[in-house]
Amino acid sequence: MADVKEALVPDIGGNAVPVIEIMVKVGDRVEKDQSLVTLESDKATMEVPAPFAGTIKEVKVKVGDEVNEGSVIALVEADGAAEAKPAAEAPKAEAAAPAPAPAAAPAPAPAKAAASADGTKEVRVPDIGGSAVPVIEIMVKVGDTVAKDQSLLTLESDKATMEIPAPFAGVVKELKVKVGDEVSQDAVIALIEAEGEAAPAAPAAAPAAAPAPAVSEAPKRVEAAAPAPARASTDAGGPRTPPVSFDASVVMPEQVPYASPAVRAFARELGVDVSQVKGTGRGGRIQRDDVAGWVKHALASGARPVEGGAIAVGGGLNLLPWPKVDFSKFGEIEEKPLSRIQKISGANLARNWAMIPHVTQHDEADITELEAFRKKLGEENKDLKVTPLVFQIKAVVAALKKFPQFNASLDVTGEKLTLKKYFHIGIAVDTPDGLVVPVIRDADKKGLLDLAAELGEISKKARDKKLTANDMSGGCFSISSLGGIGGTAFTPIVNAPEVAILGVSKAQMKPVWNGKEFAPRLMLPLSLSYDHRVIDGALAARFAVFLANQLGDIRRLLL
Ligand code: CAO
Repeated sequence: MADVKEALVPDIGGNAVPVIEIMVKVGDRVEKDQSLVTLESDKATMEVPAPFAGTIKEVKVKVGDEVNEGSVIALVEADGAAEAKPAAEAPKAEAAAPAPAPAAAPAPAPAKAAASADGTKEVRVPDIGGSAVPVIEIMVKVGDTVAKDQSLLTLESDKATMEIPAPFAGVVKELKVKVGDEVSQDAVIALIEAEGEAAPAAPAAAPAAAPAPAVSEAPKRVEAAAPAPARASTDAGGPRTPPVSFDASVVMPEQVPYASPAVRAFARELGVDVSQVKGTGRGGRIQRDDVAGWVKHALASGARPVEGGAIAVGGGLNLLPWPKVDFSKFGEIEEKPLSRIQKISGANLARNWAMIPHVTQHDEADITELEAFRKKLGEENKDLKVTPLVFQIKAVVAALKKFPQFNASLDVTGEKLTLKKYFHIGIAVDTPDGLVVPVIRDADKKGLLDLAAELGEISKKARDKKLTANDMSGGCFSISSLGGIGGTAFTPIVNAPEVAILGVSKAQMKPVWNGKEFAPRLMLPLSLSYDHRVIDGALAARFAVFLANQLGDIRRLLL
């Protein structure tokens, strides 16, 4: 006959611990050892498993509740009376007792932690109830002075994350593990030179909040993953390990973000790399909502689901977290937020840089004659500023007509090209607030003087912050001219969904061989970056040569 039993909080080391997640609801059928709730202390995150298979009749806690050993988590109607003893009948000591250490994993002998000849002591992994648990974070480095109970590293099993504290104060002499290593009970973590006599020659104590199995039976999975013996060691007369607060915002770059096993599992299910998710929980801990929010944001910003439910962002890049450095440690600093334009253009540039396979083709145009003509034109039109850029716009339009592949956009699937029959040219304009790219429409229908006038207008509008979204949309191809500043070449970033961009550097007088002798010629450096998915190298070289020829022969340009 089925009966209803209480699922109780096991020995969690004494202090009240908040419930951070409830994984079941009334009516759910749970298997033995299936996680019911996640608790999180300063030292550990632990999932409390069902002590037997059955159906949830009532959930007695909610997220945020603080629970202690013996608190009732849920009422579970067991599948069969034989499954487990009713909780009420279970002797308290048994219900709350830590899981016995697995027979194959005896507690480390204190002798193993004895001081070596040079005064250092080995710090070993305590009984973590199982084997091969990955190190996900190392919180100290060689040379650090650590206090007793200060966390040295974090281990994470399927069911729990646990910090391993220093068993005594001292100086870290050597680290014996690195992030990613799998460790078992008794593995040496570090060599620490103990400070004074107070240091006991004992293995590292397990975290105070180490989970033990719920209620009467000691479920095997938890036993295998939880740092159960913590209670035993602290109960043996010594003081409980004080909680050491952890601030995920100060983790080292190579360290792994802080999230509970349940949240990590949730992230894995969605194909989310937790290192990309910003945690909003205590100490920067990543919560389920943070992962969900990240996915929402990623989808809204154009990421697409790929096979297996993973989200492909930036082509599925799996990058290291951004380094977090306290620069003030090295000298005086000042913090300055990025402008709105910088934030917007930065996000676009980063995406384009990451997703487009860029190649830059460099060439030179002989603009000696063009320059003479430009000067003449400027003298005749003193109300206008006729810069080399207007000629470049004309030359680009001619090249786009000749090579339609450059006047195109690749669709989101990467399988279809849209060829444009219009010629709207984006011009990168440097403003005090950052880079903007207004667009000159129908550049093919405009003469040099019209272009000069319009270029003057949009540059002014950009610098006066008067550009509208419409002024900056619809571009087919962009030109980024640094010619007024200097430089010999650069690698501009394609302005997606365009497929190419022309970078222009400062024209310089150079000796050029004319077949008989070196003659002084004004050479204009061209840097053509293109999306290699759409444009082959040979085509790009032809485009650049064509451009250079257009600029080199004023008659062609005026055709
Ligand atoms: N070689 C030599 N001189 C050049 C030149 C070149 N390639 N291009 C321009 N010049 C000269 C101009 O003739 C002008 O000389 P005068 O003052 O003697 O007439 C001077 O340099 C300044 O030109 P300008 O920059 O005012 O005008 P422009 O038409 O060349 O460019 C604009 C206009 C808006 C594109 C430019 O001001 C600008 O903002 N450029 C920066 C773009 C940018 O930041 N790109 C980087 C993108 S990636 O971060």
